[in-house]
Amino acid sequence: MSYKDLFLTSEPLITVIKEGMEPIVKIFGVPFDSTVTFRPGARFGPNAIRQAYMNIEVYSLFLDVDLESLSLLDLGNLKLTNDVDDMVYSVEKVVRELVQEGVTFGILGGEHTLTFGAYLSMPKDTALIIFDAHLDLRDEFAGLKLSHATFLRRLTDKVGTESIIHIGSRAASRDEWKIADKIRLSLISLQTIRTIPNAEMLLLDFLKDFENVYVSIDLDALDPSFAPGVGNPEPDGLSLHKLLEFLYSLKGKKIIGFDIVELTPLYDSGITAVVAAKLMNEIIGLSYLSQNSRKP
Ligand SMILES: [Mn+2]
Repeated sequence: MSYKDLFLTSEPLITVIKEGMEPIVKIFGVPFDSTVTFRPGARFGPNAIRQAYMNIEVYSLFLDVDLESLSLLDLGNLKLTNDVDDMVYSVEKVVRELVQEGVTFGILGGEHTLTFGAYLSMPKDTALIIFDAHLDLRDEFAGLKLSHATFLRRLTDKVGTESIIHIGSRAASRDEWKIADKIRLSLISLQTIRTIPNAEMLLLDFLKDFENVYVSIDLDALDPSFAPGVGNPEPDGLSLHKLLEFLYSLKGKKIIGFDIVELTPLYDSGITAVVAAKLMNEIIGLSYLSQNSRKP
């Protein structure tokens, strides 16, 4: 072993390779925020999540999974582009390769528009679970047809709504609520979550016909008191505890991929970054458990 091996690290990459162990997840970042509508800076999200992840405990007490003992491969960040079509195209292509490699992938955002590209590469029987305050169903916003305020409209134009469920919904125009109803988008709105105990059961009921799940977490689904460092904060949202309850309800499901988006470190004290890192840790833990249960 050389001093280079001994004293240098690959930071900010969070790769950990244990000898003889294949990575249980492959991560990449999308430092892109060119279509944001309010507070910029999501391009700094991926590295902020990595830094936070390096500094929290990664043993999941709840899942009894120790990520410190598992291999994780960080592929780095998507190349610089300010062109939203180029970003979406690149994410779609990279994700398609990762799906073919058969390993769970994770994307660190970046703005929510990246989910549009990623989900287009999912196998047919993959449910998309979106946690988000916003519906993102406008036909256009601020002169753009494809932006982080319209990405779900563009996605439903392409793939319909049968495989999509939206959780934590509370911030949209009157028209967007009407559109959601018209296109029959499945919603577990904040109102529903407040009214029905164990709203996780609604999610599990939705998922029963799907083989795989893709989890997309817009951090603004959380109340800003839990996650202030986002591009478009919306007061009165999910507690972190409730979001984790939804995630833990996925125990045993095959998580094909996930993304965590809209972290804006310039408006963060560090709280939102560690929350994002914690959510990533628990999703990877869940993915490990489902990978292991499938092994003979
Ligand atoms: Mn949002």
